Amino acid sequence: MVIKKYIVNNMNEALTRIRYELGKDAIIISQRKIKRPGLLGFFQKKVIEVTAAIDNSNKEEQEEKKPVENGIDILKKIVEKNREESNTNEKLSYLKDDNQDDIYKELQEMKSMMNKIVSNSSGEKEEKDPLKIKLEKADLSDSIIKSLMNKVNNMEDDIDSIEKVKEALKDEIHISNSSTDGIIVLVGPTGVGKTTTIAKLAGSLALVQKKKVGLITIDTYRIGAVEQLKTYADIMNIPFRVVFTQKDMDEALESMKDFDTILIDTTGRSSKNAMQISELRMLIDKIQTENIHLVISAAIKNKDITTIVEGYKILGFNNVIITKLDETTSYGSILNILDSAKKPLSYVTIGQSVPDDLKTLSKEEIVNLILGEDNIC
Ligand SMILES: Nc1nc2c(ncn2[C@@H]2O[C@H](COP(=O)(O)OP(=O)(O)OP(=O)(O)O)[C@@H](O)[C@H]2O)c(=O)[nH]1
Ligand SMILES: [Mg+2]
Repeated sequence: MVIKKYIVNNMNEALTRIRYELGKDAIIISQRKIKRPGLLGFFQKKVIEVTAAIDNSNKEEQEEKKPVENGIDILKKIVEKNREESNTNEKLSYLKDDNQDDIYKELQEMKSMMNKIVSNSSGEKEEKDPLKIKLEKADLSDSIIKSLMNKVNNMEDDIDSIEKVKEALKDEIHISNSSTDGIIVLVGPTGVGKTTTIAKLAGSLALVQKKKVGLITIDTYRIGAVEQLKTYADIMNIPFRVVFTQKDMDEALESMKDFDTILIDTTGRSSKNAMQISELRMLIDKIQTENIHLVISAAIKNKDITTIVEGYKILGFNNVIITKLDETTSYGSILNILDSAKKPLSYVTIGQSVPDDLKTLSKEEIVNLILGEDNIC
């Protein structure tokens, strides 16, 4: 740190010299009106003594230090230097000088800034509850963390805190017990994995459990969406129908009425587009089923969950499928989604392989994932 004094006639001259000699990052520490030094100066007009400083300490050292420490160090040095050079009364008098308002203001701002830095840095040092840190690491939403911590704090003291949080988490997780018999409809935003999940379900039911399965796709919206599911249907040798209108739907359902399971795929709609969702509603409204699953990706941002859940509510989904668990390393989104949807979890998917990457999870497994005691891969 370099601290330099300038005797100048006006502030313009001071700023020009400071910038030239110390550079643009230099700061003005003080200024005061004085008589020019020396005997002659006593008879002349007052001049200004400006003290400026630049922190040019070793760059590497600066990088190693936290910005907060740098700020505090600079402040300390400035205070020490000022203490050496002039007494407090003198400083107050120059600060109150009419011409010095700006400088005074600047110093006040600097002081309040430094206070903020100091109070922040002491805040950081406050010890955080390790349990809370664990929950934050899982990317659980703030409101869920708050409610979990409240529950934990109100529990009997004779159990371990990690066991308490496990209990509290389990209370929040609901697993679906929906059957795979009858009609199953998948709805949800574009690209979340609806068609792949339908193929996984079809594969597991038809090929592994040897059930009689039919596939229907509602494609009022996207050309080409049909091909993907048709390919799976062909490979698995499963009857497949495309539905555009209510009449098509009635016919398709009639043709599959003695099947164990009918899986209905829908094309992704933006949850913000109420029109597109209403169109879909007309086609699935008349289907008698308790098995409408909202499909959401685990990689979703917290703030988008509500928009999607609200957007799809009119379709009356009663289960949630969470996909792409293999694409995330923190599993708090499972609980964030379930909490927002207020519906139980039926399946999760953990990769692109059909049908292997479709799973059901128990409450314990989800808790272990959220707390980082287990992972998907
Ligand atoms: N990593 C990973 N990828 C997945 C998973 N499920 C689906 N995908 C991939 O996600 C992409 C989109 O999957 P689709 O099944 O076409 O998604 P969709 O919801 O039917 O999309 P739309 O029909 O456009 O609404 C594909 O590349 C899938 O292979 C999963 O569990 N993990
Ligand atoms: Mg699809």
